[in-house]
Amino acid sequence: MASQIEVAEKKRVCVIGGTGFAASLLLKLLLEKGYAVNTTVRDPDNQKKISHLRDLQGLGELKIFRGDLTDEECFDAPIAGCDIVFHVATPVNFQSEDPENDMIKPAVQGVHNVLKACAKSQTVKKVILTSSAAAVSINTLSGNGLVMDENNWTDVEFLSSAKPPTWGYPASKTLAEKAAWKFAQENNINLITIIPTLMTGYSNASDISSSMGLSMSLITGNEFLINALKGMQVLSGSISITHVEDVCRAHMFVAEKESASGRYICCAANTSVPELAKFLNGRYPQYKVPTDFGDFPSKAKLILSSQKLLDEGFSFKYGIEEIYDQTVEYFKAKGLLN
Ligand SMILES: NC(=O)c1ccc[n+]([C@@H]2O[C@H](COP(=O)([O-])OP(=O)(O)OC[C@H]3O[C@@H](n4cnc5c(N)ncnc54)[C@H](OP(=O)(O)O)[C@@H]3O)[C@@H](O)[C@H]2O)c1
Ligand SMILES: *[C@@H]1O[C@H](CO)[C@@H](O)[C@H](O)[C@H]1NC(C)=O
Ligand SMILES: *[C@@H]1O[C@H](CO)[C@@H](O)[C@H](O)[C@H]1NC(C)=O
Ligand SMILES: *[C@@H]1O[C@H](CO)[C@@H](O)[C@H](O)[C@H]1NC(C)=O
Ligand SMILES: CC(=O)N[C@H]1CO[C@H](CO)[C@@H](O)[C@@H]1O
Repeated sequence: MASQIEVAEKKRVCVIGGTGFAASLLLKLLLEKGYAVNTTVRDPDNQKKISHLRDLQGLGELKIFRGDLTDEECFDAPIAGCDIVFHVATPVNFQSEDPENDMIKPAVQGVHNVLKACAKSQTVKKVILTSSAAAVSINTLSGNGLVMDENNWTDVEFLSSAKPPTWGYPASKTLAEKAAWKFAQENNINLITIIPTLMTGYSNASDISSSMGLSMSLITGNEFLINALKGMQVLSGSISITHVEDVCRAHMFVAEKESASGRYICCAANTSVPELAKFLNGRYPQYKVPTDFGDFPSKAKLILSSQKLLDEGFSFKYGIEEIYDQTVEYFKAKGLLN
């Protein structure tokens, strides 16, 4: 790991969407490493949502700005003078009845508005966009043992015609990442995308992230979320899990690494619902995790390869055991688990 940055060469960065699960931790890690940081939040007057950001201000130089993805001018000020921009925010609404307006349009508009401000700034050297495995792995192939890498893209035509449950989110992530690559090419922006899988571990944000609830559903026994997890395996081809801290570390790694370019899948562990249940049942017998899933596919259709990121020199800090040990501890500390 690179050492603390000297004050004289303090790098200036901007994080779009500072209140989120991953972004809150990214802010903390950036400040601890000595970066000067601007962040945007939708509502800086929402004390509950930003109180943890006020705590983080004790760690270093952190300024909070108002920023909505659909607002054309709001990103100019926080991005002005920055060297690096992390665009992490995305509209999330899995229950939406109007995914086009709730997720797809604002996600694509957000990419354009953020990248426009980067181009205007004349100082931004690199933009790191947080994409998703949902932009890579959804296809109509069957079978198993497929290996997905950075060349693969989710089939948006299938999503928007078949409209499987929650289709709007993967469609928005795919179309937003594609829009980012197009804009970056046309405007000569040095763009890198990080492609995380389902994230869990612990949270520094004010709310418990829905992805943590999903990853813990087999332990908490929440039937609705267990069904959502099964739906995730069916639609996306696997249950792939990564510690949120490793996802943040990967963002910082590619930001600092001169040779980094293009897309990077960031996936620590690939599994399926039945395999995960077996693992959890063995490791935490006290929670009596069910392991009989009838004829539900016991193996994942595909794996997401992080080989490109590993070849660049990145290493994961957390495997599946540590990921769940920490998430279980976090749930206990929050009173969500005995
Ligand atoms: N969580 C996962 O398991 C997972 C997996 C793969 C990829 N990702 C990607 O990783 C990134 C971070 O995910 P996360 O789970 O940390 O997100 P999150 O906790 O759901 O936070 C989403 C963030 O986006 C902001 N946002 C939503 N709509 C906005 C708008 N119109 N204008 C401005 N900000 C808006 C939210 O701000 P408010 O606080 O104002 O609502 C919030 O800060 C996202 O790009 C996501 O797609 C996540
Ligand atoms: C934050 O925004 C201010 C105001 O536009 C700008 O002067 C500064 O360079 C930005 N970046 C950081 C990290 O302070
Ligand atoms: C993934 O991309 C590679 C390279 O473009 C291609 O050969 C392969 O068929 C793709 N796989 C899927 C499942 O789309
Ligand atoms: C987040 O981290 C900061 C700084 O380490 C700490 O003061 C704060 O209590 C943490 N907040 C949460 C909700 O964990
Ligand atoms: C093919 C592949 O990458 N498999 C990996 C899936 O994840 C487990 C960890 O949970 C690894 O041990 C496998 O190597």
